[in-house]
Amino acid sequence: MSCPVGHHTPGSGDPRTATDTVTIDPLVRDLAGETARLREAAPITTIDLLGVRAWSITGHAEARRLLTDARLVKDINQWEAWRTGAVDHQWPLVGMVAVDPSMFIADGAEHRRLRTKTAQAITPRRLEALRPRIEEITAALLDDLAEQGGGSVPVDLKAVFALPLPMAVVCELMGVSRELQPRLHELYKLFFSMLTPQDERLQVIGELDTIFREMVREKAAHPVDDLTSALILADEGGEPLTEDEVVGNLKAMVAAGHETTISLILHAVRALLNHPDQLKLVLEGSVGWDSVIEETLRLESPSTHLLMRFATEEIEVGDQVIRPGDGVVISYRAVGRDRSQHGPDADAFDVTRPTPIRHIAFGHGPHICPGAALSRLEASIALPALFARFPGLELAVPNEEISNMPVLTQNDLAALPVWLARPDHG
Ligand code: STR
Repeated sequence: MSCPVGHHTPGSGDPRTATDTVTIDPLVRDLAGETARLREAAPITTIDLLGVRAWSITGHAEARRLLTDARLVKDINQWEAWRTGAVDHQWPLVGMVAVDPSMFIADGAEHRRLRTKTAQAITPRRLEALRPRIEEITAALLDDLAEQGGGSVPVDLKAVFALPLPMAVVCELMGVSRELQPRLHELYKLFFSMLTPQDERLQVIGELDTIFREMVREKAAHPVDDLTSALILADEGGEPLTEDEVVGNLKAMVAAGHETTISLILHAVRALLNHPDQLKLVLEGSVGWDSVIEETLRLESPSTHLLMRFATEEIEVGDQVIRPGDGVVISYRAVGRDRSQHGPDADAFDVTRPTPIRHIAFGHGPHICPGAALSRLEASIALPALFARFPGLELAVPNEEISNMPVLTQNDLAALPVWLARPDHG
């Protein structure tokens, strides 16, 4: 699986020769330890991503600064390891960096052209129209939960609630049919899992492409009232998006829209169940659900490592020099725990922190998550509804037994078994 980078250029700042490299475990067996090692190396260190060296930014201030630095770009052709062929389609993380043209990998004016329409469709104001629909989906899923976990068995909150909710919402927004959702989820699970053999992952990427491309062609022929159709239709005066670009944006939206909000909802529930004193403050109304959401995003950023940006010039960060052609990863989970930003107790879940909690889990600068408001809206509906319906909610396994998925880039729990109401508590 490893894909060594062959080209060595000497220099203390070279990610290929530095000695204090943190190896990132693709199976995420010790996320706490890994984040601690990264944070010790703050604000910048080299990391090993399945045999590929890159820079990891772990300091809050430095991440903020670099995310608005035009010398760092998304164009993969600026990556020396890609240009030389040292990294290719056999690298298990290739699907995170070598993607269709979309807002996710564009820079400058091209980026604005690709992003504006999507971003405008999901502003906080526009999203209010979606609220009743999200409430309806939530209510239906709470019924499913009651049905499956109503007796004397624990139920997996991920499978029955946290996963189908964001998937249904983003698919309705983009106009992806309901029947496709279970297959899409299977495909994305294989796409993200580092246990998937690479030839199978490449097939999965191909199947996703087929599904979304057919969808875009169908909507081009028969546009309907959804965001995919809106992306296809030319703007008056504006440069229309190509088919590849619509497909790329659609893929980015569906992947980002369902994979990240699952994590937000599950980590919030887990943290509250582990801190009953704080849950009490929230249920009494002395602390808002927005504080729960922001504190969860800070502490358990759904994006553990965001791949990847590339340097076009030398950039100094701390006592290191990023060189042209180097790859740069923002390690958001470590960034959220930067003590110089969040204080000595940065590792603690504390919904009573002074607000606003200045985290950058949604990124910063031109690529800041266009779906941030949608994600916050979903969580702000799902969390209170869940605790109102099941006030006796409890973890069904010891906290230490809750593990991460084998997904290098995402902070994704494997499952969250809960009692809706413990039988012996009545
Ligand atoms: C998945 C594969 C694909 O076809 C397109 C994209 C672009 C958007 C990416 C997405 C990826 C993976 C998950 C990301 C998302 C943007 C936000 C999300 C990285 C590579 C996060 O985890 C923050």
